[in-house]
Amino acid sequence: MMAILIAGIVMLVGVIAIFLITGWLISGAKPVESAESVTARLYKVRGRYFLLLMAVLVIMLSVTLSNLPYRSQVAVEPEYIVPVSGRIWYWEIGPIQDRDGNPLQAGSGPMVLPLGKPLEFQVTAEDVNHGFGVYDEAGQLIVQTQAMPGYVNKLVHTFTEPGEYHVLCMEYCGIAHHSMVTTITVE
Ligand SMILES: [Cu+2]
Repeated sequence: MMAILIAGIVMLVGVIAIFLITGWLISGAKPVESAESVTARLYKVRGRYFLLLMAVLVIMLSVTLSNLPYRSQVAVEPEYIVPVSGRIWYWEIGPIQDRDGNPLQAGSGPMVLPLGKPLEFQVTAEDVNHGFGVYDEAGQLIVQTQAMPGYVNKLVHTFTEPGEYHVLCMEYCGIAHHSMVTTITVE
């Protein structure tokens, strides 16, 4: 009830403001100018806005481009390979292996990834597209890539904090998409 009242008051104030501004604009209107001079003036304004916009874009790009993660993906040599496969509706992760293909972990215990080592997740899917997203304990997304049938997407990441991480599916893949959750331990 209160929200409706507030919305009504906001709308009323808005309508009155539009009337007042319109009235003020009409009262201050000058005699009609020729179309040519208006066009020329507006083109000049548009040209200046374009240059301003370009300058803002160039500055923003030069400040932020170096923060893109792509370079770090190329520069780091992974120490371990972590195969990941998305299926309807679960994840198969591991076995983690070194670069020569020797498994790091024996058996099929809980997934434990080494802390502070560059890992290459090799992400694929068996059936439909899934999204491989790794979240920390606070629920913040750490890394993600697409899991696609017929492709292996490589994602290099070094965990810098020990703890429990959650893998969630980030691409709607059917009725039990929400249950595609698993946990990996980093230590
Ligand atoms: Cu999904």
